Amino acid sequence: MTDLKNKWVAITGASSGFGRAAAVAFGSAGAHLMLGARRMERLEETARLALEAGAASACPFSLDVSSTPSVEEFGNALAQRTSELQVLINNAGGALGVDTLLEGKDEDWETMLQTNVLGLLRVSRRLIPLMLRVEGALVINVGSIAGRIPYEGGSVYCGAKAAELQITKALRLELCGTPVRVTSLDPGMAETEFSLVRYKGDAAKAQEVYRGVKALTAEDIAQTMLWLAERPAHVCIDELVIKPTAQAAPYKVARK
Ligand code: NDP
Ligand code: 8X3
Repeated sequence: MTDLKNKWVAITGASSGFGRAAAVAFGSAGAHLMLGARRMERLEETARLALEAGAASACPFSLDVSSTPSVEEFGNALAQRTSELQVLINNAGGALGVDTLLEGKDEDWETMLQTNVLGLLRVSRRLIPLMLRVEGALVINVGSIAGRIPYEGGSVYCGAKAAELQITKALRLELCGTPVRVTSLDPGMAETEFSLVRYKGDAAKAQEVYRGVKALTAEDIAQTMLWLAERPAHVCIDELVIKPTAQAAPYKVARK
């Protein structure tokens, strides 16, 4: 088992959902946390919750993964604190809208590709050099079942998460021979702010997504991330798909 006590863990998108729950989970394992997102008040609340859970330290740092200078500042701030990063969780991202391709808006497309794809690339390029000599280091890239099975109204989000999966597979090949493990963690339906963001603040539409179904929780995903990171250093879970029992595919959901 890989012990995370006093090891450094960087989490993007730590102001809500999976990222916040991951901060609490890795905090409970006694890790030092570098937390990034744009909403600083929310990020500070995450840091407080993680410290309460037992984190060795928690640094909330303003991060916009769609900006290279912002990612560089985040990486520099982490490098000032440690030269050894144990876990990187590339989690920042999400979907915007459910437009068909013919209805699609440039700004939605650009945001989805900037966060889910280019953001993951920028953060990985800056932070993975801090992991190359760390026994049992792990990069967790958060993908989605949407990257494996496309659905109408999801062309760009599905495409972005498909890119995440292929980037993760290429990275796994490129890092073979180093101690760094690489995982694509691909969840199905989980109840977070994901749908509220996708429906641009329309709470009724967001709630409808989860109607009559026991969706995954952010804590389910965070515990899975912790399990991945705690495996022995010689064990790499390349891909992990996790769905609610009631969801067999994006559109195959058994609702009560
Ligand atoms: P949330 O909306 O709750 O969290 C998204 C996080 O991403 C927020 O902390 C947000 O922070 C951050 N974020 C968004 N844009 C940026 C940016 N430009 N720079 C930095 N941070 C950013 O959703 P989830 O927790 O559900 O989503 C986390 C990841 O999981 C996403 O990649 C999503 O695609 C993926 N996913 C979600 C599923 C679900 O059903 N919930 C299923 C499968 C995958 P802020 O706005 O403060 O910057
Ligand atoms: C989120 C899961 O199926 O709503 O990535 O696209 S889905």
